[in-house]
Amino acid sequence: MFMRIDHIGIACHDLEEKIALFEQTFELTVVARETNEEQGVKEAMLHIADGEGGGSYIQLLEPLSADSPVGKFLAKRGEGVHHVAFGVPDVAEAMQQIGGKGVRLLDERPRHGSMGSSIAFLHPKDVGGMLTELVQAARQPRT
Ligand code: V0V
Ligand code: CO
Repeated sequence: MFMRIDHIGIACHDLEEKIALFEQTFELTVVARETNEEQGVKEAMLHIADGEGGGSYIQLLEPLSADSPVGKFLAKRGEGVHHVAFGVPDVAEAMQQIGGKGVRLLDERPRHGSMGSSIAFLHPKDVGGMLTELVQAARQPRT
């Protein structure tokens, strides 16, 4: 079902400061930035590697408000790993398969994610305390 780790999402107070830290420390490059109102975040993707059906990234997340998912997380736990996202070939199909096993889906349908992806979240309490995201990467143009 899972093809690769698509990204590790890291909650932070100051996106620009953490981008500089990750670029300088690990020599990573920001390949996309987006403000996602629906998810309540300003985010940046730092490329790690290319893989089957998409790449692997670090996703840095700054909340747009205190009552957003990342805003609440920061208030409760402080900065750190917020979620792990797995690449799947078809997010709707993965939701159906995983939901059928009794894991609570936090989304009724796929949502818009970073870089044109389709995403859905699973409840952390049903996955050993790990907020889990399913990612179907945007279709690559044929070359
Ligand atoms: C909350 N909990 C977590 C957690 N957030 N556990 C592990 N990792 C996290 N990130 C725990 C929390 O400690 C509570 O446990 C329990 O879950 C319920 O949390 P809560 O604080 O009472 O509830 P909320 O209102 O904060 O909701 C938590 C959930 C919410 C996970 C339901 O954050 C959510 O719907 N997240 C999905 C959307 C999201 O995170 N979007 C931002 C990333 P105790 O204390 O009761 O034991 S956007 C993104 O990744 C994008 C755009 C992308 O990749 O493209
Ligand atoms: Co994410």
